[in-house]
Amino acid sequence: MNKNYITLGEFIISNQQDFKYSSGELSKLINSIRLAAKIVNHEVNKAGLVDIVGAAGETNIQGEDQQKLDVYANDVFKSALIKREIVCGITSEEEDDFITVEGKYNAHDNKYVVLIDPLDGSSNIDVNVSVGTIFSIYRRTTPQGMPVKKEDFLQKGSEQVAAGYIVFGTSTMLVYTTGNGVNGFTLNPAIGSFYLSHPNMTFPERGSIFSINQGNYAHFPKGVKDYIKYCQEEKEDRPYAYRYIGSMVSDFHRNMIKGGIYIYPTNSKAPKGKLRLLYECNPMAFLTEQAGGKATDGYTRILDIQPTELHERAPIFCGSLKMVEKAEAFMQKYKEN
Ligand code: AHM
Ligand code: MG
Repeated sequence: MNKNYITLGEFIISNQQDFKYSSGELSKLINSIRLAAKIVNHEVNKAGLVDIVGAAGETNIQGEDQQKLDVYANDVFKSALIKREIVCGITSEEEDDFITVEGKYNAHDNKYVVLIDPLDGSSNIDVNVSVGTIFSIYRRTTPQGMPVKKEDFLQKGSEQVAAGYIVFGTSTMLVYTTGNGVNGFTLNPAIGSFYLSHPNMTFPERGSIFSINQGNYAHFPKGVKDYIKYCQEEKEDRPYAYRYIGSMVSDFHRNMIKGGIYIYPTNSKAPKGKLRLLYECNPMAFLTEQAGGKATDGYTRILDIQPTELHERAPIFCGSLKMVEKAEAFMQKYKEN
């Protein structure tokens, strides 16, 4: 069949047998994320119009304040998952504690938990730059039938059943993995359907783009500073191009297609880095490995880190295999014992 005619809905159904614990539950879950993605997409696309529409009195007839988009996205994803009772628990960047899903249909019997960053890079919205949603899915470890516990969320990234992101860019894409490679779907806004546009996405083994906030240069560890110098050297295939959008999903997406490395390291002001292990680093690391790349905190595979807190941070280097190996070698050189 022509790949252009496969919708995400059809793809989910035809790949259901690949899921480890196939009972249709994971398919329903991904379908709910697909629906929430379309709703958030609609709102993100008109973000710049909010003041104009608001001033004309066409919105907010109840006189309510316009909700911030990241809070809005959180509500949309939460209600898509909670109202359909297809998960037993949710952890979100926007919530201090995890949410136990309760309801009419024995939500405690559900197998899966979702961890989500509903709108990452949301400070970019005001300036019309791409943002994204990141999600990670695990099978619970505590027995079904009981309320979910914190330990169900504190699993190593290697235990993920599925992970993905939605990038709200020049077009909107949903990219995800269930452990059988990475596939990307582009939204046709006229019809409201996602179509398989990027089957079997892989990182080129050697890339030529590096992405890191060099404004923090003075505070970076020596290994990172040396790696940046290496990227800038006039040698062989270098200097590499420097590209940093400041929206992880967008930087990652470009690097996966073109070949590159994304780094958010520790720095003396943020000793554990900035990004969150559970719903930023882990899902991106799972996608990275599924796309043939590598993801590390500089010394350890991201997916092997044992989390201890829901919102803990971790440094991350992810992207094209050879680039990440090189950056890790620089980090190892100055490793403090
Ligand atoms: P957020 O979760 O508060 O939106 O922060 C995460 C974002 C990433 O998308 C992005 O890569 C990074 O923060 C940019 O941070 P900085 O401005 O420090 O470079
Ligand atoms: Mg975030």
